[in-house]
Amino acid sequence: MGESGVNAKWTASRLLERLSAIGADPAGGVTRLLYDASWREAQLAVADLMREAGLEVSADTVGNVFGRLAGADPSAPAVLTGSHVDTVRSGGGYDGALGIAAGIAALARLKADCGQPRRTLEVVSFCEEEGSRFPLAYWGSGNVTGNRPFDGALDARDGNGTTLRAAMAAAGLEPEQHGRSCRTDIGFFVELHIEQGEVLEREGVEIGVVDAIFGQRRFYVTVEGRAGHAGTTPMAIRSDALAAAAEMIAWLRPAALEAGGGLVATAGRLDVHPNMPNVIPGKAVFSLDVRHRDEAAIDAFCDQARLGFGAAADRHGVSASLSCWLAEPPSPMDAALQARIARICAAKGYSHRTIGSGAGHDAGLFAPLVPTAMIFVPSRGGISHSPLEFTAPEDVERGADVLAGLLHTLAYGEESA
Ligand code: HGY
Ligand code: MN
Ligand code: MN
Repeated sequence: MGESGVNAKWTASRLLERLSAIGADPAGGVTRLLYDASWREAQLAVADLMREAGLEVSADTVGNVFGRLAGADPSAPAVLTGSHVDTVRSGGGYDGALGIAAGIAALARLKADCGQPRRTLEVVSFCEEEGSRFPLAYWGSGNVTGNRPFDGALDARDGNGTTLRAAMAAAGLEPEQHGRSCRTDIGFFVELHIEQGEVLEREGVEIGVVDAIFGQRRFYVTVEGRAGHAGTTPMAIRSDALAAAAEMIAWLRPAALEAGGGLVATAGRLDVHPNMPNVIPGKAVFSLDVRHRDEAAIDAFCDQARLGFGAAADRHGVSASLSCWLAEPPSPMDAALQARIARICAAKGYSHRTIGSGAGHDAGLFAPLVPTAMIFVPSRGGISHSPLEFTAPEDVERGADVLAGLLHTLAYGEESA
């Protein structure tokens, strides 16, 4: 695949600019939450861009948007690329959006330069991956792959008490039909994504070839004590839920460093009730996110945490309970596709290295089902999930170029699924 004939309008960077402007928030970040107004604006913009690129556009029953380049052999399983359109609150402009923009750019380029593929090629904008609005994640890819139970998901509530069911209906979708998004005609999945870490930048490497997505587990830890007057309740008889939660959270860092092996543990959210300066907190709820390349290490750390939290609860005369709302196993990427990406990089003269992903991705849901690959490009300062998230345009275009090269091999070549 030589120099492309497609014009500059269809570069990944230009498409990314359009997408990242949607949901821009006053803090300089981007916020697009599942089924909210900026999410709908973004999915409409994605559909327009796909249409302008000459792709057949469709949406499924959960609001995933697909752009399709029909293949000559309709019986051959399709090649799917893409990523998620939703973001964390006040996140960056690249997480998810890059994979969508580069996927549209790649299909526009392949259509212009190579015509009809043998295998159908599709790019998808998944409706939700982050778990930012509702206590569930991978709502888009999990419905497409059909390998996430989602039992009771429709009754999950966001911070305002709105159910997923109501949010779907407000977006014009039929909640009970969400399972009809399941696809069985996909043969490969490829996702271009920012690294969200600092390895590629620190080593001056242009492309990351992902070998595995680390496992992750997310909990809410509920600590219940007894509310009381801050001025009249002696320290010795308090059941202070926040004091106990603070001790549990303080336990995490030394315990994770002690565990080593790259294990990470994060308490990213804390809700205190009644959250008044002159009231001893009766209840505190904090989030816990644990990740590692190896599931046994996650199990061991979570068992330790349960014991540590129980001991802290006893010291404070409070109760503590953990509820796990996300458990993703580690996901190895396809070895043959990794080798293919490395060959494409070598042929193009792009430096590259194998790298693991501490961040979760939609690709993790496809990996157990079909040959799946991820391509990383550097993140400046390793920063992500922040308005400071940035990837240089030349890195964006290098990643998009490697993506187009891999999609060309899979969809126009003789690769068997
Ligand atoms: O948090 C993550 O792993 C990803 O950004 N959803
Ligand atoms: Mn993310
Ligand atoms: Mn992401």
